[in-house]
Amino acid sequence: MGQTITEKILDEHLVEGELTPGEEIGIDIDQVLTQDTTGTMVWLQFEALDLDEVQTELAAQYCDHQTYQFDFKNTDDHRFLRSAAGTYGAYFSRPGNGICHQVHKENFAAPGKTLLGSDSHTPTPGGLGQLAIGAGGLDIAVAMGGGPYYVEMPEVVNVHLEGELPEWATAKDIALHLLGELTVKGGVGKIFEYTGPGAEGLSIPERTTITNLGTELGATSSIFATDEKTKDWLARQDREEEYVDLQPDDDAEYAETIEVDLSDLEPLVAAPSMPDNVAPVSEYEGTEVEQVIVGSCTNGAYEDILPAAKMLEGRGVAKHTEMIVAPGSKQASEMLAREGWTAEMMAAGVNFSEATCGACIGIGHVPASDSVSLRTFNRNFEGRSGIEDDSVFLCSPEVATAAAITGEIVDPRDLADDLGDLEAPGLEMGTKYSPGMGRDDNDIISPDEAIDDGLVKGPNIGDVPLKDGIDADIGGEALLKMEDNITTDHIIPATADILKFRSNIEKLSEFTLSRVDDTFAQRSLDADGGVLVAGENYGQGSSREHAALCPMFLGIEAVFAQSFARIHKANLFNFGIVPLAIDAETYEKIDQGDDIQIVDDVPAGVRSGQEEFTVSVNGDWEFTADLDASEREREILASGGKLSWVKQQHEGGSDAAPADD
Ligand code: MIC
Ligand code: SF4
Repeated sequence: MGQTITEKILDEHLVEGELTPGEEIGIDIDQVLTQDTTGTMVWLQFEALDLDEVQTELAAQYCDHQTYQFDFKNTDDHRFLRSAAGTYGAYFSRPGNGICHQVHKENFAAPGKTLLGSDSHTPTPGGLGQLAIGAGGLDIAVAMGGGPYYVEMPEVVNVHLEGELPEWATAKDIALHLLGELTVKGGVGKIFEYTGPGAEGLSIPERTTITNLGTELGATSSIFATDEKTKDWLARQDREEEYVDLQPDDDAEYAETIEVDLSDLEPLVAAPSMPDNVAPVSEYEGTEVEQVIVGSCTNGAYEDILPAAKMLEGRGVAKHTEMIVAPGSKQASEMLAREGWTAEMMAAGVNFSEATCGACIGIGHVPASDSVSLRTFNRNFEGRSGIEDDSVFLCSPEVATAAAITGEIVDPRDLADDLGDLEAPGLEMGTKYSPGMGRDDNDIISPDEAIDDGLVKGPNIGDVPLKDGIDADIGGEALLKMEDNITTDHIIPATADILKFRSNIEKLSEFTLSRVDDTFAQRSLDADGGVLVAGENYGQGSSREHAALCPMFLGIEAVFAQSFARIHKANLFNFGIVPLAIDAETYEKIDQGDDIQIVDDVPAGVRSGQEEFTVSVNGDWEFTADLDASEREREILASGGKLSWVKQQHEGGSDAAPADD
């Protein structure tokens, strides 16, 4: 039987298991990436595992999320990360050099290779034929130490694109269309492979916008075949020798095929406050807009910002609106600046941000109260922009710029009709990327150039908490009952005031679930722990393992949810919290405050492969909760988490320990 692109890459990297959907597989990782807000934990865990050198072909540490450094704690984190990269052998991308996904794509992403990253948008270079997966920091640390990465073999879905995008519709609209159709949990347990003439017609920046947004579908990854466009793009980055031809076999079998005719698409928005709340722009036409931001890891390439610049040429930003451009990388900024577009946009009233995540997670450019912000980003979860009850719409650079010009949401096709001289900018590739500008990249420090002088820790950098095994009696008060689609932004918000504590779990845990109930952390401490109850897709969104680490620190022993998001479920195992699935009826019956006790001996059940656990509520009634876990996940859980498990394996001299022992 023929193979899909995904199967071909996985086959070459398989170290354990079989490529049967739903079965756990272990794969060899070629490249890893980490960033500043998850990276501190990655390296602290690398240290705690007594590893002394990066074992993957390449590891890259980016400083991209909190680059304004307005607290010494952030700057200390960056210094620590620089020292860790130097000590252990990773590339270090300086603060301000750009967002990990964009900079990795420019410098290192390679077709056919596997990439694991401690950020949920790691799948971005799938647009270049790389199989890239997001994971929790501890999984990254173990993979960097040479251990395999374990994941449930996903179903491979063929997204077959026909036709061509009409004027004013963009790659962002392809991704938004899929989100509208499939929802934020439509991709869980799946990899999307984009095929067909419509896919072939898309440029690399367009493809990577789509693979980036695959994360919002909950997908494990997204990937495109490689072709002349891939080769040409790599050549522009002076890396043409890394090109590999990757195609699905003619008789490849997909679990499902989704057909999209690109010529049917139109400009779309995702309305507040979920990326799948998708509608045609026209539905919101006339909504006053106070802020517009173009950029981020989704639409931060030169080719994404150029349309905004062209639309603004000779025009201005509306008087009651602010427009900010936040390029995805310094390369994109530099290209815009060298061609005069930066000056053009500045003259139109645009403010420029450094190449950072920043506003995407409420660090700078927080919207005004009771106002609408239109952003070309990938997430609009409530409160993520830095203000509660925010009103953030997601859209393409074209839709965003049209709103900046008029001060209200407008279908760019209508604006073009009104203005008469506004042409659809379309897509124009950059001619000269910075490696071609004949200089060394001074913003990326290679392991050879780095100072290997040991780890430098500031006073805010704490230890990694460890847990020894799980208790026989698991249970306690249902401290919080939550609805569907609770994001990791709800569990551990990322805004500026909180982000500075990412390397200090004791302090960070004070903010746990504060966006749902700000008494939660204190109540957990007072109750000496307990359990959580949630609806579908619990823990969607970011890869941040802090969303499991902090509840563990507060004594949470189990989460009962109707379903879990992939990365978060893995993080719960990694930190010794039991993720148990319940049905809708049970969910309805449980009340916050109930006393919930697992009747069975949990460690024994976990170890013996027990799938159903009996749970008593207030001693009055019982329900059954399911533990869906591989043998390895069960061992990890019973050991109290992955760190303890790897250490035990290490001491016992088992093969499961990272490879550099
Ligand atoms: C996000 O987009 O939510 C983040 C911030 O990039 C996170 C990583 C983090 O929380 O540090 C992600 O996507 O994994
Ligand atoms: Fe950064 Fe936002 Fe992309 Fe996350 S989604 S990596 S915060 S730009």
